[in-house]
Parts: sequence; C-alpha cells; structure tokens
Amino acid sequence: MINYNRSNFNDDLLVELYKALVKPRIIEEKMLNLLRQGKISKWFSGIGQEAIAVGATMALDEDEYIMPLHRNLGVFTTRNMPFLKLFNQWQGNETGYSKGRERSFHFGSNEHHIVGMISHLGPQLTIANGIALAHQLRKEKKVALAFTGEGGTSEGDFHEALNVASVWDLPVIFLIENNGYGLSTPSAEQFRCKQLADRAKGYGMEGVTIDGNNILLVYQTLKGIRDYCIANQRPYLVECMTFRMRGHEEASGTKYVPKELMDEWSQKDPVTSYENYLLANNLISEELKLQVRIAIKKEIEEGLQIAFSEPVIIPDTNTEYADLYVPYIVPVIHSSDQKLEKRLVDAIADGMKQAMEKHSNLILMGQDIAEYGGVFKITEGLVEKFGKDRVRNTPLCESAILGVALGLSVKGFKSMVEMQFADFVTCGFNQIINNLAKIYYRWGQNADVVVRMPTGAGVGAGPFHSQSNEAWFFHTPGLKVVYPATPYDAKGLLLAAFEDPNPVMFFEHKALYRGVTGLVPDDYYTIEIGKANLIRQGEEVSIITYGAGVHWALELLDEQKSIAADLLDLRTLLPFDKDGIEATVKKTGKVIILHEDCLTGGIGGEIAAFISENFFSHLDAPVIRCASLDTPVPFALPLEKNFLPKNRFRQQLETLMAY
Ligand SMILES: Cc1ncc(C[n+]2csc(CCOP(=O)(O)OP(=O)(O)O)c2C)c(N)n1
Repeated sequence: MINYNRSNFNDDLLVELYKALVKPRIIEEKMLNLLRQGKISKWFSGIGQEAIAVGATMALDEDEYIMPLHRNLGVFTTRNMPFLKLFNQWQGNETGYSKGRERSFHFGSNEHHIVGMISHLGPQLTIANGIALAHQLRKEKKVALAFTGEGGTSEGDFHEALNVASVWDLPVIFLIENNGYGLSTPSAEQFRCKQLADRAKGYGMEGVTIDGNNILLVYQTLKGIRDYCIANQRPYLVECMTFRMRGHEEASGTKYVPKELMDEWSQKDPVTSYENYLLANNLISEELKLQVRIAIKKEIEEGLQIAFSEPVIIPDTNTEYADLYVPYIVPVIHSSDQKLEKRLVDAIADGMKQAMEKHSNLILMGQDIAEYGGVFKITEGLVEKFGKDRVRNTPLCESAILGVALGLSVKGFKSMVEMQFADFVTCGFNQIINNLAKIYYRWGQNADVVVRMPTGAGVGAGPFHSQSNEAWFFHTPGLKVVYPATPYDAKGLLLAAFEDPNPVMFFEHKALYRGVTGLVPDDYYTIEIGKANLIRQGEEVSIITYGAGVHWALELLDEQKSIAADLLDLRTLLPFDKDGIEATVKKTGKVIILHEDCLTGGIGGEIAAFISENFFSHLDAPVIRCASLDTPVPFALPLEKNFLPKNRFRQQLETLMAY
C-alpha cells in the first residue's frame, strides 16, 4: 500500500500529476501490443516506475535540463514531446529526433531541455555537472537532474560525477532509480551498502531514500531538493525505491525474479494506486479517468497512423557526412609582421591567453592548471588574469571532466580540457569516443571542446608518459585531430581549434615544447584546420609526416643537402589534407610516411592506402612507412632510441630513393 499525503497541493495539481502519470503507462501498453504484433522491434519498459520520471520532471522548471535513461518515457511525455515525433524516433524514421540515427531513448532535444543517454551507463551523470556549472557561472537559479539505475552506480562515472559535483558545489540532482535488478543481477550482487543514498555522506553531500512509487512523495521531495540545490548551490543524491515489473527489455523476460517480489510490488503499482487514491477522495471521477485515457489513446492512434505511413528512410551519403561536424569554417585570420622567436611551449601559452581574451565563454579545466600553472606551465598566470571560475583545477577524474565539458557545451560554453599527459586520456576515452565525437551526428548538439594532450616520447618517461595515441582518435568519426610541429603552427592551430565548435583533439609533443623555437606573431591569428604545410620542396621524393617527424626529417635534409625532397607536414590528421598529399605524390612518385606512433594501425597505414588506391599510376615505388616498433614505449634511453623510428629513417629513405 502507498500512503499518499497531499500536503498543501491544490486539486488541479493533483489531477495534473495524474494525467502526466497515466500517459507513459498507456503509451507503453500500446507499445507492448505492437511488439506482440511484430510491428516494433524492441522495447525497454518502465512500467511500475513511472512515478519517478513523471514526479521528478514535474518538480523541475521546464527549462531545467534532465538526463534521462531507458526507462524514463515519463520524462519525455511530461516535457510534452508529441507522440508522433516520439514514435517516429522509435521507428527510425527521418522525422524522429535523430534522423533515424539513434535508438529509442538515445537522443536529446534542447527544445525540451533533455540530453538523452548513450548506451553506456554512467557518462550521462556528469553532463549534468557541466550544465549545472553553466547555470552557476551565469548565476541562473536552476538545477540539472541526472538519472541512474542502481546497477549504473557501480560504474566509476557515478563516483566521479558525485565527487566533482560536491567539490565544485554544483546545483545538480543525482537520482537513483533502485528497481532491484540490473538486467538479471540483483542488488546484493551489485553493492553492499544498505541504501545507495548512504553513499552521499562519503561525497560530503546530502542524500535521501524515498518510496519511488508514490508520485506525491517523489514530486514533493524533488521540489524540495531542487530548492535546496539552488539556494545552497550544492548537489543532492536521491534514491527512489521501486521495482522493475517487466524484463530488462521485453525479449529477455523475468524468469529470474521471485514471484513473491512481483506480487508484493504489483500491490504498489504507482498508477493504479494513485488513481484509486484520487477516486476514493473524489479528486477525479470515473468519467474523467475515462476521458483522460481516451484523449491519450486518440493521440497515440493518430500518431501511429501517420508514423506507419512514413516512407522508409532513404540514405544519402552526402547528408551523413555533412552531419558529422557542425558546418563551420574557421575564419583564417592573418597575423601582423610583429614576430618574436619563441619556444613551442610559449607559443601555446600565448594562444591559450589570447583564446581566453577572445572567448569570454571559454572555460579551462585540468589537473593542477590553476595556481600551479599545469605540469608544463602552459596555463601559468591564467588563473590570476581570468579567475578561478574560468581556470579550474579538477579532481583526478578525466571522464567526469570531459563530461562536464560536454554539459558546458550544451549551455553554449566553450571549454578546454588539459590531459596532464596524453596517456591519461584512456581514463576519459568513453566520453570522447562515444559522447563528444558522436553527439552532433546523433541529434545535432555540438561538443565545443578542445582536449589538449602533451604527447610523445624521447624524454625517457616510460610506457605511460610517452605514448603516441593519435591513431585512437583518428579512427573516430566526429573528432578533429590536430598535431602541430612548430611554434607558429601550434599557436595558430590552437586558436583555430578554440574557434571551431567541434571537438578537437590537440596534440602537443612534450619533447618539442622546449626543444624547438620559431618566429611567432604576437597578435591573434588562426591557421586552417585540415591543411597540410609543404615545408620543403624537392622533385625526388615526398616525406609525409607530422609532429616530431617533421624535425627528424628536417635534420636529415639539412645534413644531406643532396636529397631533393618535398616535406609535407600534415598538421591536421583528421580530416587530413587529401589535396596536399595528392599534389606531392603526383610530383615525386615516391613517398615515405614517417611517424612516431607504432607501425601497425598507425596513421601511415591509412595515408599509404589512400595514396595507392588513388594515385597508383603516379607511383614509382611502393609507399614506405617509417614508424616506431610495435611495442610499448620503453623507459631506458637506449631502448627508447631503438623504439623510435628516427635512426631507421635515413636508411628507409635511401632504400626508397634507390628503388
Ligand atoms: C557501461 C555499460 N555496461 C553494460 C551495459 C549493458 N546494460 C544495459 S542496461 C544494464 C543493466 C542496468 O541496470 P540499472 O542501472 O539498474 O538500470 P535498469 O535497467 O535496472 O533500469 C546493463 C548491464 C551498458 N549499457 N553500459
């Protein structure tokens, strides 16, 4: 039995809550019918849990963002998404929210202030942190709300998100729907604390456990929590106890769930319980109950009729590619002649400062980047100039901070996330690969984020401070990958990366930071992303490279003046400059690709394939790749030297030229 306490709610509100609660139930009942008839393919049911999604959504203002999950149809319906459009989404029709590119609830809509999930459970939690941070920075009195299942609380992202929210005093609500099972795994095999809300204490925040099937309690509690979060600028953890009455998804069944549990919870059905309460207290009539159902069913039937007659989506490859990046051409701003000789590290620091001056909505985040200035001192002085709101030390949690960056982007901010070393990006991999890279293609929200990564070997730093990992990102559609080799390019490309509203992975070679110098304009300028630079010109051979490879090649060419080589510095790896490559291949007919990354799966393989597929008839020799050994990066300097391709380059080049 559920005990309802109407508190000081007026009659209209009680009825409004009822209408909102019934809607997802009726839609779901229809979906289950269609599933049985084979008219839809898959369904994740939230039957029995509707009071949570509906009560929580009703408790928030309409323009407050929610990050819902697969059982939260009630969020979508309470935000008044038209059934027709929802159904088009579920059917993969072009007229859905994601042009047929995403599954049922894996989409967002800024119109409705919803950022939908990706399949991976956990990363949605910290997007709420980013949105809450944006609210806080703009002094908006709003919260953000993120859902998780109790199973999802075992993910590291749960811990990271709550920790960041607490440390940064963010007005964000984390809502756990504890429905007893994560797929087939019962809570006892998932965690050992008595209640998950008890974990709040460990993060230094408030937490509460409530009956999630009681719509009035959910609504009232969430409203109170919302006000608390805004007034105190603090996060809150709320655990709503409920039960998953159907299978994980419809096909998987509920055989593993004891019957007594089902019986017990079916007595506490949130919809019929509330309906009976309202009927018993004359707050609704049988007639109104009927009317509400008829109206919802009418909307459903009308929607279905149109949606089922929608044409099957016709793929257009051009559109698919066009929707990979926000269409944006960075205006190329030329520099004045005022130039100073600078190290690469100083050029990047210069770019950082000017980007902060130009973009008042740019937020910098990273470990030790504020007062300490970052381990490479690139952000030194920025916190003093731009303040702690915009130059933020972060806890050790790459994943959460990348998610914050995405949340900031949803609210129109730009951000930079500094990886202390490129190697540590592995701990934020999911956010980059699955959230930042794909979100624009999935539903049109861009990720205006620059991830700066000190990369590369040559300084005896061992396997976890030396890796070249650009190929991981090169393989991920939706990202841009930039890798400058000179101080001039580093500043101009960094400023272009900040202008660009797409996610940019920006590689900075540690050995070049203080190892190379060059003339760098004092003022603001940009260099086109996606354009290679022909540094040297010669007729005999083409050296295609980037990063440290540029300097290895220059060293050799300076030593061996007789070699007439084109030296093409790619500068941007994704998208790479196909025209620049074509021109040099056609000119020399002999190509060597030099890179610091390992040979197998390195970018050289893709460039070589591109050349041989397209310009085979222009080649006088096979395309050669000169790269590091296919091993981790060893620590001892002689081993590292042997690992790197520099010492093999001369010989491989000579072999090619002799071909
Ligand atoms: C990172 C990740 N691992 C595994 C899965 C596969 N998976 C999908 S739902 C689910 C169970 C989730 O349980 P819970 O968080 O309690 O949510 P519920 O489905 O019960 O609402 C699993 C294991 C996933 N989606 N994401």
